Amino acid sequence: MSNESLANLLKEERRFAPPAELAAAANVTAAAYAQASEDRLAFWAEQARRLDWATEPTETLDWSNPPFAKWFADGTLNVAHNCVDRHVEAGNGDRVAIHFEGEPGDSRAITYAQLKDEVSRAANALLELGVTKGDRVAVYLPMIPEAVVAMLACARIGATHSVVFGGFSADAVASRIQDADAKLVITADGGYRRGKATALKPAIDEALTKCPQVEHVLVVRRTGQDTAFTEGRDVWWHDIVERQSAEHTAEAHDAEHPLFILYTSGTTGKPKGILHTTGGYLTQAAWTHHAVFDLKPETDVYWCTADIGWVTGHSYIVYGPLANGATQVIYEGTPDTPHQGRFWEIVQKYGVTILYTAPTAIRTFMKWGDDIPAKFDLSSLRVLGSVGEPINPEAWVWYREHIGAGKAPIVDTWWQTETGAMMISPLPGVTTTKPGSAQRALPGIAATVVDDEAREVPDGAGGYLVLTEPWPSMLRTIWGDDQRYIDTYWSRFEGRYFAGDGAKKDEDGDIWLLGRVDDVMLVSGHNISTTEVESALVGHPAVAESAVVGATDATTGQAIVAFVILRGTATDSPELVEELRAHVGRTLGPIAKPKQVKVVGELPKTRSGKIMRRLLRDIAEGREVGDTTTLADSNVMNLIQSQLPAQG
Ligand code: 6R9
Repeated sequence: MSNESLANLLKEERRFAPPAELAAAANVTAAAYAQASEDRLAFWAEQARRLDWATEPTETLDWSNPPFAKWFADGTLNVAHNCVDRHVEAGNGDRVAIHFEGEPGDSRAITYAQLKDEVSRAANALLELGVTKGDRVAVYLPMIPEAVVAMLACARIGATHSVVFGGFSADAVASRIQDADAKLVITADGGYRRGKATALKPAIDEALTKCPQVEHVLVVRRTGQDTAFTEGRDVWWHDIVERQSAEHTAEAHDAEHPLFILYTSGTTGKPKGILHTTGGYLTQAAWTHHAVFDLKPETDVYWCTADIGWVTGHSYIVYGPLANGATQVIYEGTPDTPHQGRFWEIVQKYGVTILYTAPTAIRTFMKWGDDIPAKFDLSSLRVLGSVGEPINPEAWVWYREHIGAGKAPIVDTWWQTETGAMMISPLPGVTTTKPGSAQRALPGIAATVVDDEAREVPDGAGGYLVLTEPWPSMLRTIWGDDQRYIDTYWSRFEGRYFAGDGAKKDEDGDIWLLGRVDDVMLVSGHNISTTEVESALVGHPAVAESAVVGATDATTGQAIVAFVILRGTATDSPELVEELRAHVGRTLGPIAKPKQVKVVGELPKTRSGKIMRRLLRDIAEGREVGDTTTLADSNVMNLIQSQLPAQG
């Protein structure tokens, strides 16, 4: 990718200063950047003191065997103690930890004191089922409080959890259970999605025909639907957990003890089991949650809409918020059940002050119409977050205007399963924000953009995003495959972590993410980012969502094929398709004009809302569609194909 290639196609001039009131009382000020750049390791050592250590660490970073890092290696601590017990000990046991909102409308408030008892009981139940420190436990649950309890119970006894998204197929679950060699699976009879009870347990039963090492399945009763039980193997959560003692002494674990494995699908090859450990991970999850959301635990009500099966659910539903003693909302279901205002009804009901969601959701809300959020009182919201994909400026501005009343700052947070916690983001009380840019590495984090030859690009140029210094919550390896860890992340550029994302720096040195480098298109010798073409398309009033791919083309090498979902007000016609092509040409230049625009009703997305472009490439190139096991909804590809005219 040449410098000129990812050139500044898209011009975005709007700027938004932080609200004065928020800035005046912000948890973190501009001084943090200066402090961290003066002594990065001292900065992180100080943040580690946010936690309660059984043995205080004296070492910060051990980078003697790169790329295998150790952080705070001589310290010991218990993650569950930090997320639960210490808040009770500090007199905050009556504070609500979780406001649970079930999809059918049932709700439960769980205080920190109740959470402590429940986690302790679950920890005792795991011990009774023969799980001990170092064992792996697979978790396959809907978005219910037991998911949080299960993860914390594992952390408490030092078992390593591997959460598998509840939407994954039996095969996808089986391969992850096998790879991690899990001994126990925690699941539920089912969960509520789109107004229906959806079974989960049958997928586990099927998966386990290939996983003989699993000794027990612990089953939460959520829906009450008929559930097959295997005698001797399966145990109801309520049978075993409820009769346990609420006393469990949390033993301290080494800072580098494995906390969890989380699989990332990647575009090709077998899923990678990303390994995270204890002390550094919790330090960065907690500090970033405190800094980037400006969390005030006594008064804020925080809501992250992610699924627990995505890293965002791990770091910003479970570990970061609970380490900080936050009060948060957990919602089980979909945003349009039973009506398209459900999210805003929840914000109003609980007085949510901080909302963290994904661009895909924001674009969906735009498509549904401005009048829907306008019916609810959203005045409690004071900070809005975005994660998962580059957020296009149109969606960013809509989010600020229609959800944030034109004043709540937006924090566009770039990070990955591998980074464990946020890396590049504005700070809400400090940064003058730019719609569409994640802007600057957080204090203590070192990121830059390099060209093919690993040279740092000047301001105004594009290339590859790299991280140039180790960070506390970095992945430690790929489970069982150190060589793949080295090859995937540390071999492309000597001594630097290759994130796999394209990025550019603007004239101020701020970073704009341009999507996965695998998705960059090469058209007549020009590299064009899918993100920028998609942004241009959704900038047109007829388009709600779009996904762009490069399809092999005899004349231009690759040709741009755009899949678009129209807004409710627009109808598909040859004139509209022509108009959209011309619009992209006008916005980005003639080279970026799509060769084809295909109108569809859905786009293939993962659990975190990322578009699986390789599946669309299969369609654009007239191939049979590849592996769809990690799609949030496996029917989508059939639907898309049925909507398109036969390939000519
Ligand atoms: C947290 C998460 C990681 C990939 C990452 C990038 C994309 C995430 C982004 C973003 C632009 C943001 N990504 N946040 N791109 N701006 N604010 O999403 O983890 O599921 O592992 O995905 O997501 O491409 O490399 P994960």
